[in-house]
Amino acid sequence: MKNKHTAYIGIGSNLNEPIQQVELALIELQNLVDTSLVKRSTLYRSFPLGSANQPDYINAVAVLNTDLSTIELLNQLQAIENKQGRVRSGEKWGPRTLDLDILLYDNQQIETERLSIPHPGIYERAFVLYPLYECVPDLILPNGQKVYDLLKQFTSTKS
Ligand code: ROI
Repeated sequence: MKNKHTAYIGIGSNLNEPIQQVELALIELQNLVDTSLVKRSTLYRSFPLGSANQPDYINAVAVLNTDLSTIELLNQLQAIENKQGRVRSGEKWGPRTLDLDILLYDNQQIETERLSIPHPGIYERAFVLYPLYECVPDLILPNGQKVYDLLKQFTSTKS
């Protein structure tokens, strides 16, 4: 029997019909070898983080059950990005047709040249935390933080 892992994938696009880009990416994720799509969020429109001089993003999160290792999964995600016309311009926080990030992989914490898991943006990006919360409301990150608690930074209440 194979080793099944749970991977959370962040999906983002702000070029060339972003909604279709994200929906197509979800189909590609569904078709990945040795992998099943367990859950997907709805689509979220968000203001660009980074250069403000770019279109709004469409963001979503997918939950995968996979036999792929982190590196195998990363290679597969980059192949999907490339297939959907991703051009690596060198501009760090510029627009992109498709961005697929491994947000979480089981409860693992990984720091290598190619991979930082959990994804470093997970703690403070509304466009990641809201769709994550939609998929798994009681999700706890490897450092013990609850996604629900992290979401509170985006809301305020009158006292
Ligand atoms: N901004 C938003 N809103 N959504 C993204 O997915 C996204 N991805 C990026 C940068 C350029 C940091 N900004 C983003 O890579």
